[in-house]
Amino acid sequence: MDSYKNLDLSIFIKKNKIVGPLASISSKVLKGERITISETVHLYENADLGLLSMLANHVRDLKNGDNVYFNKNFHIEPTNTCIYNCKFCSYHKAASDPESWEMTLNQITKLAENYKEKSITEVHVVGGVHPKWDINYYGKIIKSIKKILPNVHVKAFSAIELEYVIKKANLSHREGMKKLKGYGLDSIPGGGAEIFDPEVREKICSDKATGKQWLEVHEAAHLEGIPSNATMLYGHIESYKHRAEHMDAIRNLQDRTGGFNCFIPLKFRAQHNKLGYLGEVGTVEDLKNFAVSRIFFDNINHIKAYWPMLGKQNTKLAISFGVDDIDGTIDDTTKIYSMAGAEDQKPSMTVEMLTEIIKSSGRVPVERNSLYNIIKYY
Ligand code: V47
Ligand code: SF4
Repeated sequence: MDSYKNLDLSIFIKKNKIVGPLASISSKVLKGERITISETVHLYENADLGLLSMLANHVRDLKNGDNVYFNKNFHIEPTNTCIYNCKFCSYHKAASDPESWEMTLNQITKLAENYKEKSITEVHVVGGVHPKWDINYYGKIIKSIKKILPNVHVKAFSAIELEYVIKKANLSHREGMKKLKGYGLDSIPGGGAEIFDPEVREKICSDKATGKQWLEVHEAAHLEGIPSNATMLYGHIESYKHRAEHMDAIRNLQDRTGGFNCFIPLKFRAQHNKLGYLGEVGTVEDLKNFAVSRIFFDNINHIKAYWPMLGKQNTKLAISFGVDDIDGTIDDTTKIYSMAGAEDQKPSMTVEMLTEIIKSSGRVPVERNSLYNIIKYY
């Protein structure tokens, strides 16, 4: 892996007879220049995995060296009741459904108590959009967690949940974000972005917040000093152009605010949802997508492969395609992906397992906090 990584890229390009647009795009990447939407589509359509891996590694080496980050985290999914009906979602239930759940503040407190002695640094809170909950209940969820785990970073609520409760409270996005920050919100996760293109959205998640609203919520958060993550749901009905345009909107917002910590491509998983007939894309497409996103984002430092979504084996491979973060210990606290057919039906990894995956791909495991400050090298 090391010698491959350190090969002189311009020699690689010459030796492999890479010519035409691929040669000029490669040379832009090597010079640290930004690639355009059409160049991104060209990479998706024409570059092979060897070239993509080389270019993505070049970018990741400059940004992160050999570090691959993980954290000690757990999730709270306060409800799977949702007023929306996204066609790719295997998780949501109507309030009347016997399989729906909603947690009381007492239950949330009890859950947090299980992690008092576990040196966890982050809790990720995300769920459905419950018709009866409002911004104050969201605030109380954050407060209940912080009361038990005062030093833990609370990364909570997708822009879809936030858009709903902020609008319900008749607040502007910035007022809503300020209010939640007052309750102790530290950052917001990247969920709900899917693909921003309105026509794709109309077909896969017509009733929830638009791409424009997703971007407005994140911009408001950044302006209030709340960092966030960005995601992209790929491998369903979208085209490469839709992916490139989606990433472009995120890159443009990042130019204005600098508030995104990482970009997370999420692979569509096909079990138990209305888009299941589409099936799933293969590993080559996953690796290609990680590499292209690493090459594309000159202004976002970290690319995350979320292992419960991708599976452990493919997460290991993704590290050679630009990925420098594999998320965390999770402790079997999320159902979103197991319900959609992911390999790990009870997602949980010890620090030893996470560091082994990273070491076996030739990189250096680094425990991070939610803002990518280094806690420990392994
Ligand atoms: O918005 C739902 C996705 C997201 C499926 O910020 C699906 O660190 C694939 O955003 N197949 C929620 N994807 C999860 C999320 C997330 C996950 C991990 C880390 C972070 C972070 C954020 O999950 C949804 C949607 O895009 N999703 N169903 C499915 N069948
Ligand atoms: Fe609701 Fe989120 Fe599922 Fe869409 S993806 S139905 S918003 S829980």
